[in-house]
Amino acid sequence: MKHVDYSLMYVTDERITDDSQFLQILESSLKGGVSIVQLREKKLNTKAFYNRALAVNKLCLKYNIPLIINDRIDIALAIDADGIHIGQKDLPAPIARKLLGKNKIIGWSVSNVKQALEANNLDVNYIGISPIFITNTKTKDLDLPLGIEGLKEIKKICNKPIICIGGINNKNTASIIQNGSDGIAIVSAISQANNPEQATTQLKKIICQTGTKK
Ligand code: TZP
Ligand code: MG
Repeated sequence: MKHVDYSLMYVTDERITDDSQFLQILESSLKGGVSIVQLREKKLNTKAFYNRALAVNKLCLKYNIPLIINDRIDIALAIDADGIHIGQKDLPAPIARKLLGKNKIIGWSVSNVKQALEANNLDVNYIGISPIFITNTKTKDLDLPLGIEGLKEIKKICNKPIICIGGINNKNTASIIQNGSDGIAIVSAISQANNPEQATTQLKKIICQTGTKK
């Protein structure tokens, strides 16, 4: 597995149904400096998901940025994506690893210390801890926000890179990085920004400045 920079993940916004707008915002995030992209679609049928994944992959290849697919291992395999992001209710991590092989990225969602401890024994590349703060973007299947205290507890026991998700913006990014997260994953603070490229650049700058002071 080559080195992956998990510092700034753009998780695509399924609410943007217009393809050209969707791709425009993605490209802005790539220009602004995201280090990895996650394609997340909960409602598209398989063919539409596949077509969107092809277009997203093309852009990510242009900027040489890894692409992972949320939930759908079949789509990830079909487009030869760099990996997947799955969680507690998806296929078990060992099965995902068997299907994808050792060179792909597997991200694994956890939302408490117990799940983080279990993840220590899984062959996954990073854990996504969620939600860190309150968010309106995902409303179903969401546990209580962990907050910075929850992040600190998980950091103490976790043996893998940590990416936080949920309600992250340019006001709270620094505290997340200061308290041990290796990266942040963002939907709205990029996709719904007036200027997604500028918003991404600003988040990236905060991460870099905070990271060097740690
Ligand atoms: N998983 C946990 S919270 C969340 C996902 C996909 C949504 C994060 O969206 P936002 O807009 O960055 O709060
Ligand atoms: Mg899932």
